Amino acid sequence: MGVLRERLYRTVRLIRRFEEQAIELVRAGVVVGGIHPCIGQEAVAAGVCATLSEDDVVLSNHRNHGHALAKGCRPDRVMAELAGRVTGTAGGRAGSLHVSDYAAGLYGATITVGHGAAIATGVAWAAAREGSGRVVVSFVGDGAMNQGALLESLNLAALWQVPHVFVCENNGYATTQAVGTFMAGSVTGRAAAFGIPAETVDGMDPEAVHEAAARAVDRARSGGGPTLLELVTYRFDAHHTFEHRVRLRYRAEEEVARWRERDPVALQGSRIPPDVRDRIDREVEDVLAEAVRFAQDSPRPDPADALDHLYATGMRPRAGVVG
Ligand SMILES: Cc1ncc(C[n+]2csc(CCOP(=O)(O)OP(=O)(O)O)c2C)c(N)n1
Repeated sequence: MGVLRERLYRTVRLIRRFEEQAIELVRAGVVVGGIHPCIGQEAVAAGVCATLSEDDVVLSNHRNHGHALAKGCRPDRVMAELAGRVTGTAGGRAGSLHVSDYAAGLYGATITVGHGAAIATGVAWAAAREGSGRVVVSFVGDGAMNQGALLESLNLAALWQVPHVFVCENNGYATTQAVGTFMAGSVTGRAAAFGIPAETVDGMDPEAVHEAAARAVDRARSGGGPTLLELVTYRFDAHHTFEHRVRLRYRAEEEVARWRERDPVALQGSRIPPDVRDRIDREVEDVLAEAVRFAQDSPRPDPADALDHLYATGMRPRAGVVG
């Protein structure tokens, strides 16, 4: 337990500090286009991904940095990707919204909400056919639970009994809309309609997340089919860093303050000895200082290569069609 406790703390702390640094780089103009921070939701990525092996696959969404780091992507390469540098996980072409790293089992971040789950069902179908024992996890928000592709994906995953764990990070909001204003029924009710087992779990507690995810992953790996986990969580920060400029007011300050009292980084930190926590904090700071340096010092891609990797198997648009 001690090792897991420390590992979960290291991951939530890494995600928190990574995003704080990334926000600084947005302010400094190094990361262009802004980011969707997952600050407050770190327990979800850390708890779920700690149950996965390197071979398992994750599909993410617009709030993907935590998933990427927890799945084992190198922090320096993810930071370089955000900064649009050639050393990034996708050579600087993808930016924050599409972080992917096949070697680490992150098969992409799809920003059309809900679509990552559809891709995940396909990957899980392939895994089942190959008998690889691979488990696939898709992370979606509560807003995505209303997307047609998500419902189709639940249907097919249940029909085919594929090893797909659906993780819904229910942070109570889709951009500025509260969940009660756009969702009929419930998150777990959607799973029940397709005969998929579902659980609602405290998504602010890395260990509670880990326990529930371990059950779901074991079921998937042993041929028991899909599970849906509703992890109740909260984002402390803005939907997107544009909000830092426009100061949208759709949440009461008291509400944000109440959730901040349940900070997953502080909670997990309280479970390990202070000297161990301090050591991990120092290690994380070193990793991040290096990541920021790496990102800033790396070159930008050559615009002449812009179309490379855009088309499959070397296909190119006909001359005159593009550019
Ligand atoms: C199909 C689709 N509709 C709308 C959008 C615009 N959009 C981007 S993020 C977002 C909020 C999604 O909310 P949720 O799924 O709950 O995730 P959260 O942002 O809360 O993590 C929306 C509506 C989109 N990307 N895709």
